[in-house]
Amino acid sequence: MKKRAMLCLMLTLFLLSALVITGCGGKGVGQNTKRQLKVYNWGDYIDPSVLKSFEKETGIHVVYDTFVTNEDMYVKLKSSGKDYDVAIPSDYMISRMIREKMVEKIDTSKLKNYKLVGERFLNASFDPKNEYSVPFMWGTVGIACNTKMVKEKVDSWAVLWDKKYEKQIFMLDSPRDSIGITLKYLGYSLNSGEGKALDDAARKLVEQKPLVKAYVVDDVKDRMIAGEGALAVVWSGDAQYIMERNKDVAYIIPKEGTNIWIDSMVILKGSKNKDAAMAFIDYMMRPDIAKKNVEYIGYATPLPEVQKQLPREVQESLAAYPPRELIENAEFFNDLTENLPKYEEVWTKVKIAQ
Ligand code: N2P
Repeated sequence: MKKRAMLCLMLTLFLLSALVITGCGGKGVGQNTKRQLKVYNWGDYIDPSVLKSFEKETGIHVVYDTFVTNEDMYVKLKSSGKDYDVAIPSDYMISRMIREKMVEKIDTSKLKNYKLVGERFLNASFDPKNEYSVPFMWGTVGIACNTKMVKEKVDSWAVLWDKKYEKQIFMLDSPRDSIGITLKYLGYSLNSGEGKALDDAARKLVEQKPLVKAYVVDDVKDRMIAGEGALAVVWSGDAQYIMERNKDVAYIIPKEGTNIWIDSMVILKGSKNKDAAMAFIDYMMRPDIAKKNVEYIGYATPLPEVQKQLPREVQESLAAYPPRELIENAEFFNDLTENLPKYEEVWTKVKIAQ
């Protein structure tokens, strides 16, 4: 019996040491432990080959998931997503995440490529001291217009309420964007929390619903390229992507003004792979990689040096890099704090309207 117990013990010890040697013993044990990084990003927002090259160059395995809107991302992170390391939300959502202590501080002095970020993207109101976020892409919201189907000159959000285009309009299935542009159209700030402004916006959006062919997000690209709609509310990079594939489509920033946004990389609270997260963030800013990315997705880089390397027609494209005078009266979305439920109510009204 004693002998058998001894044997058992020896066998257990042998198995344990085998585990340690092969690196299955957990974090930091053994040389062969495959490092991992969990990234949560918007759909269609990275060149897949960039993820592959990152893995190849660093040996870090990337688990990559996507979301459709800031709001979806937030809900997922709050409910189950505790183990993501990096996410790429927009400005106003970053304010909220900082306020709710959902993000880690980032020591930007450790990022080799951080110096490449254009000055106009630094010290933004959502992260005034650049402590928590590193700019990834930026852009505006506007109208993609198929000029074969829309003969008139479009310069106002009003066109989205024109009965002529019944069932030819795509709206963004993103509450903040759709309510925001409606507020702008009505002459309000797109951060308005005032009851009257939000009631007016709700009424307008409900009134528009019969004209809307579909509320879409990433799908809008293929559908506008295929000529399925005359008009679509889109994010500028998606407009650029569409215009590169369907020459009939133009991008318009309406005269009433619009939203300007910055999507930035953050490290999520509790990340177990902070070094890998830093390596990823730095890699995204490496000029050759950033260039590859923007060429693939159509969005605009906050790295002036990379912008300069793009084809002239992209640099001059109103969708990708609008001249400053066109975005003078554009507003950033703010964190809505106590007004958030009012916006949720507006969107529910629109969604349930017949
Ligand atoms: C890419 C989404 C872009 C985000 N599909 C706009 N802020």
